[in-house]
Amino acid sequence: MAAFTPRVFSGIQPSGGLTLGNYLGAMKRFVTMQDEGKFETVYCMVDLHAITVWQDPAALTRATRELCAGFIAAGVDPSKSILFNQSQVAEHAQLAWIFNCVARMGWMQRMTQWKDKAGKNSQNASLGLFAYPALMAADILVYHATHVPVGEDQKQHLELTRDIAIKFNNDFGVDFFPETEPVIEGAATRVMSLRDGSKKMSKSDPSDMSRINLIDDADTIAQKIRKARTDPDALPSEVDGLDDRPEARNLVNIYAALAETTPEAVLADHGGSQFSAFKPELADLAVNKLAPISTEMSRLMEQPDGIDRILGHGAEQARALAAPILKKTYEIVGMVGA
Ligand code: AQP
Repeated sequence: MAAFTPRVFSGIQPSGGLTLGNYLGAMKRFVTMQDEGKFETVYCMVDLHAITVWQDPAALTRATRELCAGFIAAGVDPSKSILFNQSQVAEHAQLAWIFNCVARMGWMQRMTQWKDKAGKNSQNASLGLFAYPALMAADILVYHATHVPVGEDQKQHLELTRDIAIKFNNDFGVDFFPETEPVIEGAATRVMSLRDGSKKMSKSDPSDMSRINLIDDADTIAQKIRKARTDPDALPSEVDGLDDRPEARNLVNIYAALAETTPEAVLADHGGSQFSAFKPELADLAVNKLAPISTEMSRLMEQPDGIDRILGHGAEQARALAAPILKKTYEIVGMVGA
């Protein structure tokens, strides 16, 4: 197996405002991996992914800038990490086409995100939504990324990325693309909706009460947590007691992730508490952790030119890494002029 530079790639779609799920499941780890200094870190606003479902153009522009502000406010430092939006680095789409020709229809049809998002009306879904995982594989492999921090929901797409890398290497008899490792760690790798403990918290859920947005103010956060669906029982003292209590488990996991501790430790402190006592403590913790991020996001959003400059510089840095890898891919495939 070839030796690859330890390099992290991950992305978030500008398909709405950032949620607590995106923050705890992905962004918090982006910052840790950047600060550990063991990896080169490349982070992307995946706008090409966002348009696989309809996006109003003005809303997409705003959401991309707001997402960039969110990255920076959460601690991603453009002088340490490469930060850019996907559409500005054409190599992503170019490699995705090659991968469209490597991946098999059956692989794509098995993807649960495709089944969930296309639903019963799959004939009317965009071709881009179906091909989404091949573009995601290209996002990762165009940097030869070795590690990808993501939430639990992206595990299947990461497995497909490895399948594409392995098939490409086998088909062409090379050892060119790495078998990228997912990094899915922490107490909140799958933050659930505040209204339904069986559904993940999502930017595009029609109910705003189902999620905490990073730009929510303190009163809104407290109100959403107060109204979060729960059961009538007190919190258990052991995690086993959360079995079959998805809403209770979700709030305990959120508390643990925000407090940077474990669900076991949260229950050691709060076991026996009623939700009427636990929810205000969770709300205070959430406000304390999220208010500085939301304040900084608002400040950065007052200077959209500054955000655009950061994205422009990041795209240049990203292109410098991606272009030679794409060129070599074209050579391997046999394209004249590569
Ligand atoms: N609820 C979640 N819990 C933990 N991690 C989550 N992530 C998303 N939701 C949760 C992680 O955030 C990263 C970026 O996700 P994305 O924006 O690319 O797409 P998504 O997973 O489809 O997120 P959303 O919020 O549900 O977006 P929409 O509604 O547009 O589809 C990923 O690492 C993801 O795992």
